Amino acid sequence: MFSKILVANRGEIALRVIRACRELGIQTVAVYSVADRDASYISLADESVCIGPAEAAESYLNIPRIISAAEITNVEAIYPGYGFLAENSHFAEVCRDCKIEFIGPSPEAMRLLGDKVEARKLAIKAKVPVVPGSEDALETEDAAASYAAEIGYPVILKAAAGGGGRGMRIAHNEMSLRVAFHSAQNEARSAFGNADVFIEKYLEMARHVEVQILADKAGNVVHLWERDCSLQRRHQKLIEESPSPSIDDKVREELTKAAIRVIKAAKYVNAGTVEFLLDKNNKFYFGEVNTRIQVEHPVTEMVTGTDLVQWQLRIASGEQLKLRQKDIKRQGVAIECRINAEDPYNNFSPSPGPIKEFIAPGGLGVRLDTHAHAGYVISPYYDSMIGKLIVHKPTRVEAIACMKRALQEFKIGPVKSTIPICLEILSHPQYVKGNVDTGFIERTW
Ligand code: MV4
Repeated sequence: MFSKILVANRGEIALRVIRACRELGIQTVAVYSVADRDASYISLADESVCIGPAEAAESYLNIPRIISAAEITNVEAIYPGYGFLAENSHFAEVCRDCKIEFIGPSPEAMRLLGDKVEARKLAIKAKVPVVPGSEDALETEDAAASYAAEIGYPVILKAAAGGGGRGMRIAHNEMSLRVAFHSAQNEARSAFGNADVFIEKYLEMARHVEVQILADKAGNVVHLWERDCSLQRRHQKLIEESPSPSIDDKVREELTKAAIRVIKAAKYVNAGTVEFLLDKNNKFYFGEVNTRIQVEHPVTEMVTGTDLVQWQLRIASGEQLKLRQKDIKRQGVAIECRINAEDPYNNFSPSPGPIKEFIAPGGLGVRLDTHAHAGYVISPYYDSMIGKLIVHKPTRVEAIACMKRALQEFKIGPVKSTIPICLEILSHPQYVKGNVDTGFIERTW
């Protein structure tokens, strides 16, 4: 196992990783921007290094500064977390060149799966269903129109270099498709430096279900069941749960097997997620692979009793998975609510500033992953997520009741938070039935 690693992230995930390292006896180096210099989780690391000003491009996204911090503190590995450099294959390559272990997949696997056209081809090769569409990027507007005529409207254009819903356009007829083709290309070019777009039949009322994977360097791959992430707004997930309330054991079996086939075909190593879209008839289709630990990983940790971050560290250090598939049991139901410093009644606008009141919930089955506390100042420079409230109970009915109780106990002020909207959703009959799709929040609020 490593003796010292650098945590190349901030906020709740940095704290989450420092905790895992402490339990494994690994020393930690925290890096921070000037905006985070007073954050209390930094003092839980063994060492810390200021890597630049508040702007992410000058700090958490700045590869030379992070590598320099790693070299002067003599760490063996870098943990990327989510966001920032977590899915940057160039960064993973620089780490390799500097003989620092990147705690994640190989640069080759990241590059392959980061290209959504290549990832889709890989899924086809692995005999995993994909939504009807173009196998390659579209060369011309006419090519887009002719594919659309073949598969039928509505269609969706996706950026090859996109993912997570960024760079997508939905078109309901040929005229709007022709316009959307150019705007999708332009957006992809400016956002990702790659204008390639491909087309798929658009699935209406889709649900988003993803399978958690662990894969080691010896080629062992296991799944840790699924998470339902259908409750999102503008591609920001708000509530996640496991197991998915909308699939049965037969679909679950096929979904998890398909996920393992994709991961094996990519020669993937690390924790990862294979995302699927489910249509009205519960037919599933490959979406994309997320090559990082995800925000919502705690729901899987709760239902399986497995520390996924500790496994990432073990896998990166060369340990083999000793988890056997048949021993990875699901127990009960876990639900996560994202606590964002946003005003849900003012178009989810960010609500940064000092936290004066902070009363955390607790009790049986309640987990709170946060770096925030009374006196903490929420920076306007970064993502507005300040924590995650997770509950774990034997049944979904009990989990919902527990989450409502915990959210009611949770007091944060004067900054606004997503607590009240989470409470509203948890009381909505559609949610209680387990019957929501990815458009639910926008249609209902
Ligand atoms: C789709 C889709 C419908 N049809 N693909 C979003 C994340 C990315 N991995 C794939 N995503 C989607 N792909 C087809 N063929 C619906 C989504 C989608 C979505 C689309 C529009 C607005 C909100 C959405 C939320 C989740 C998924």
